[in-house]
Amino acid sequence: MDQVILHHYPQSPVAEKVRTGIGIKGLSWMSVIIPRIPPKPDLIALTGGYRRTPVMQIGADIYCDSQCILRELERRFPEPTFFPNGETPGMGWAFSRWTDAMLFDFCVRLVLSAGADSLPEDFARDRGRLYFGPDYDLKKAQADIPHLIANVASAFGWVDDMLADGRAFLGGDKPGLRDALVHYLVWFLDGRWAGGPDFLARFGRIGPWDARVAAIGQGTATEMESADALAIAKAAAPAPFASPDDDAGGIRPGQTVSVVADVDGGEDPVVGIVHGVAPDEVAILHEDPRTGPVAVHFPRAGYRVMPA
Ligand SMILES: N[C@@H](CCC(=O)N[C@@H](CS)C(=O)NCC(=O)O)C(=O)O
Repeated sequence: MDQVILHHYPQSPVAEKVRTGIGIKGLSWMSVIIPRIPPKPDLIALTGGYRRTPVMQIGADIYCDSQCILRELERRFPEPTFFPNGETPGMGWAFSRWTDAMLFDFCVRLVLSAGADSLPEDFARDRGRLYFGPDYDLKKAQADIPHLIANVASAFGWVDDMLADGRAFLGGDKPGLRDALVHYLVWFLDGRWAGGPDFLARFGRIGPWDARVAAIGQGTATEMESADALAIAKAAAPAPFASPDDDAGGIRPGQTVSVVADVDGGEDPVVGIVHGVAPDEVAILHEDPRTGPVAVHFPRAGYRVMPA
């Protein structure tokens, strides 16, 4: 009933973060491979317009953004927890705003500008707009590379320091959310930036730690066609979502809203009726002939939810 379907592609670092989270929980899951650049008609049929990677589907519930996905995985599959070693979830989610907003942004701009000369044109155009804004110029961005490297080095120095007492994982003896949140950045720099392996070698504890995280694996994946995933959504109904009636942002179930990432990636907002709202999440209803009604879930942190 809680069959996890991940819509992703192998090269996606943010999907790598979620695959690592799935590995920590030891889940069996279905893997739907989506295109790396739009058009993504089958994904959009599920999300109502959200085009990023990855997206998780469970029945007729669609989870956009890795923050929302990982939180839902923890809710549905609490053991083993993402917060072992006596950690509190709040600290992990606050940590995620540093890794996912600031640090991922530095890493992605570093990888794209350092590789600008060899990127396929359509990919460079799409990612340039997504990560550098409307006036992007990847060639000019190359002048910024030393600045980006210096900032990532500072951050990775802190990560290295988190391991200084000899702990196996970032929170202690057991792997948790924070390991997934840093592993994907290391994986991305190592695999996609020519200078990555030398850069990472500066941090003596990160390599052995990252090998331990990679050794956890990624659960057990079975390939699925996107048409089959759409049929699963159609045969299911969105799960009920109990909402408090005093949302801090003033959003109410039944209201029509637009939801879009709170950074200018040139993306279209997703518009729909609020199915449920909580301090960390909003779910809106969307319907496509191929999916029937689905609830599309987004995080609140990092997203702008506005009456539409
Ligand atoms: N905040 C999002 C970021 C997702 C993201 O930017 N993913 C990249 C791939 S790693 C992406 O969507 N690239 C464009 C695409 O796949 O179409 C999350 O945490 O899921």
